[in-house]
This record gives sequence, structure tokens and C-alpha cells, in this order.
Amino acid sequence: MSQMKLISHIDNIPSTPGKFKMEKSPYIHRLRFHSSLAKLTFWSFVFLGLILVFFFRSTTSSSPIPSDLSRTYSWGGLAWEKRVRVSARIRASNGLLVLVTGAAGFVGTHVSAALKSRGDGVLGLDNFNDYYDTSLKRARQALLERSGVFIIEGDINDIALLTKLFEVVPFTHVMHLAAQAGVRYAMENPSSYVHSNIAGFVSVLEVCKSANPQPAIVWASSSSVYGLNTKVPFLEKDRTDQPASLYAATKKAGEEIAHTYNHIYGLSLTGLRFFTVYGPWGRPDMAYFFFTRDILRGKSIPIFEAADHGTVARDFTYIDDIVKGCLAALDTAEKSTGSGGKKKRSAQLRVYNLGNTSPVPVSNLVSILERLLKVKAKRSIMKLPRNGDVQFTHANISSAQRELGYKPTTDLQTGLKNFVRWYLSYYDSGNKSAQ
Ligand SMILES: NC(=O)c1ccc[n+]([C@@H]2O[C@H](COP(=O)([O-])OP(=O)(O)OC[C@H]3O[C@@H](n4cnc5c(N)ncnc54)[C@H](O)[C@@H]3O)[C@@H](O)[C@H]2O)c1
Ligand SMILES: *C1O[C@H](CO)[C@@H](O)[C@H](O)[C@H]1NC(C)=O
Ligand SMILES: *[C@@H]1O[C@H](CO)[C@@H](O)[C@H](O)[C@H]1NC(C)=O
Repeated sequence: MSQMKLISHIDNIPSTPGKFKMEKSPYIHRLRFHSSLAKLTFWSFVFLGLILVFFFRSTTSSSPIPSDLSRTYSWGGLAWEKRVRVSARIRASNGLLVLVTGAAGFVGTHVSAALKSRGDGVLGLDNFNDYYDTSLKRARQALLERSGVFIIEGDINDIALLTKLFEVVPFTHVMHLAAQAGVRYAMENPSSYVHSNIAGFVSVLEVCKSANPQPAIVWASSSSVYGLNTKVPFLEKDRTDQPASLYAATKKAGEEIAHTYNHIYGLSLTGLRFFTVYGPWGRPDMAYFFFTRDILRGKSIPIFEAADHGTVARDFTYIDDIVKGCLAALDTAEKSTGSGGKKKRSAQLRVYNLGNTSPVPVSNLVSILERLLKVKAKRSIMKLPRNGDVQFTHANISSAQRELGYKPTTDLQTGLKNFVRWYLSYYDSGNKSAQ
């Protein structure tokens, strides 16, 4: 590490040496001390060694943070490539060729199935990390397999794997949904957010920029980028510079990174700010999901309220509406304009809110669940902790409406009814081990 510091100190030497007090910096003394040729050679080797160590660490670790740091994936081979090709086969006359990252996830599964069923070629990618019950991810994988979608098991940070996939299939689109989600988990495992939402996104963009032809990319940002904003409804052009969680900060970083890759390499990029997505095959870490579980088990559920008994509300958006928005974003995406790492002209850069435009207080969500489950909830009212959750979200969706034809049609009652029906059949049909 001291080599790094040494170099940055050398960079900091001003061009007018008289103004620079050398005595103040111990590193400059060391520089003088080490200035013999032998010493320089020695430090060169140390430095080279460090570079090699970093290089190997970054190429061999394809570890799926959350918890299992040692896992690596095997991929490749003729049978594997054949499965990739079959999964990516287009059946509709003007079908797209889409790589879906995070395909074993909640939104990824629904989007993959919808693309496949309308005749697009679809290939999934997911690292099946254990942030939540992996058996649910496996069950979604089985569901997709039945409809002909193959999910590659691998990490979006694995550039060799991504490059290989683009060699086998000339994807026209990437639907990038792989991410570390969750607001509170960011305090437990901050590096998983950096790994998947920042480093992983950059890997995806690096490979897309080098692909020939470059694909258009649609990716999931989040309503959480609106952070502590109080002006509602949230509009795309509102400020997004006061995130309330590391999760939100990494999604905001993603939007800036998207701008850069669009600007330099001509990648067509569309960010979708999802607002609290719910529905069948949903995420067990989200309130509507674990409220359902805990109500059925007779456990008390925490209902947060803001200061002065303020209501906490969410703009809950049903999964089918989100899927329509994702497909419309793919269908309206213009081609990327770069090749060989250079852009030919400016490319499309978009960001849209995908919400439902009707925030519902969390206590109403619980009342709806009570009615659907026919069980009274044990409510325990608690202060909203200041660790990432914001008091309310509310989307202005007029630009998605105008440019994507996005129009949510499912209200919370109807959507939760579908969720509860799924939940009961998934966990109760000989399956009491709901997690
Ligand atoms: N569900 C929501 O309410 C909501 C709201 C706003 C934004 N989003 C965003 O939408 C996207 C999809 O969310 P979701 O609810 O389906 O979450 P999810 O956790 O169910 O799906 C994400 C999937 O990505 C995979 N993944 C994570 N890191 C990976 C990596 N490094 N390499 C490969 N795969 C990796 C996970 O295994 C998981 O299956 C995410 O980007 C999320 O941040 C979701
Ligand atoms: C039921 O849940 C368990 C554990 O969550 C899981 O292993 C299994 O795949 C599920 N079974 C079905 C039929 O969905
Ligand atoms: C949503 O934003 C548009 C501008 O894009 C504005 O005209 C409209 O009034 C907003 N809607 C609401 C409900 O604030």
C-alpha cells in the first residue's frame, strides 16, 4: 500500500518546487533514501508483484457475495453451448435476442417468461446467491426451464463468461436486472452492493461496449434514488442526490455510470425506476411477502410510522404492469451507435419511473392481507428506523405513459389476491416449510 501512497505523493509535487515543503512528507524522504538503482529495481519488482496479485485476485474470484465467498461456477463445453443456442432461438418474425441478467430473480423470471412466450430468444444469467431462500430461485428456474429458457449459473462480474455468451449469441438487447436488492441489508453487507450494483454493472457495460454489434441495454434502477425528496409525485427530472441508503446510492451511481457509457461508447441505455414491485413469485425479504407469512403463523408484524404518527406509504406496483413496462422499454430502445469501442454518433439515454401512481399506507396493505388470508394480524406499531427506508414513494409516470405506452392496470387488492393465491399454493401444497 505504501507504494501507492508514494506514487500519489510524487504526483502531488507542484511544478514550483520552492513552494513545496519536503520535510512535511515522510514519503519524499523515503524516495530520496531509495533512489539508488538497486533500490528502485527492488521496488519495481514489489510493485509488479502487487499488480499481479491484484490481477489474479480480480480474475479468479467469481464469488457470489452474500455469504458463500468461495463458490465458482463451471461453464462451457459443447452441450452447454447447445443449450445456450436453443434457449436463444427466436420464434417470432421480428423477435429480439435478449440476455436477461438476474433471471432467477422475481422480476427477471417474469420478464424472461413474457419475452419467451411472445417469441423472443431469451437467455438467463444468475448467480443464485443466498440473499434469500435459494430454493425459491431454483423453483423459478424450473418454471423457466419448462418454457424453454436456460439460466446460466454465473456472476455478472465474470467478464470471460459474458464475453463467451456474446460470442455464442449476438444479443440485440440486454435486460439487466441482476443486483443486490434490499435497503436494510446494506448495513450488514455493504460490499455485496458494490460487487453487484457497481462493479457488476460496469462488467456488463464493458462487455456490451465491446460486443459487435453492441446491444441496447435496459436496466433496473429504483425509486429509492429519490431518497429524502419531499415533493410528490416523483418526477424523473427531480433531484436524486440525497439517497437514504447505500442501496439507493449504488442505483444512483448506476445511472451516472450509464450516462458515461452512453456518452463515450454510444451504448443505448434505458434505466427503469421501479416502485415497490409485488406479486406471485415475489421476494421474501419484502414486507407484503413476510407480512403474509407472519400473519399466517400468528407472529406479530412491525408496522412503521414516521415521526408525529406520520403514515408510511408505498406506490405498490404489480409485477405484470412492470413486465409490460420492461418489454415496452426493450421494444422502443434504439440501437447502440458504437463499434470497436468507439461511438459513431450520440445514442439514446433514457430513464423512466415505473410506478402505479397510487401510494397505499402500509396499514391498508395489512388490512387487505387480513381479509384475503381471513386471519387477524398482530400489529405492532414502530417508529420508522432511519436506516434506509423513506416515508413514502409516489411516481409520476407521465413520461413512461407518453413514450412507452405504459399504463398500470392492477390495483393493490387485485394484485395481492393473485399473490396470496400463489403463496398458498406454493407453500401449502405439501410444502409447509415456507421460509
Ligand atoms: N422488486 C422491487 O420492488 C424493486 C424495486 C426497485 C428496483 N428493483 C430492481 O429490480 C431488479 C430486480 O429485482 P428483484 O426484485 O427481481 O430482485 P431479486 O433479488 O429477486 O433478483 C435479482 C437476481 O439477481 C441475481 N444476482 C444478484 N447479484 C448477481 C450477480 N453479481 N451476478 C449474477 N446474478 C446476480 C440474484 O441471484 C437474483 O436472482 C434489481 O436490480 C432491483 O434492484 C426492484
Ligand atoms: C417448497 O419449499 C421448499 C423450501 O422453501 C423448497 O425446497 C421446495 O422446492 C418447494 N416446493 C415446491 C413444490 O414448490
Ligand atoms: C407529472 O409530470 C408532468 C410533467 O411531466 C406534469 O405535467 C403533471 O402535472 C405531473 N402530474 C402530477 C400528478 O403531478
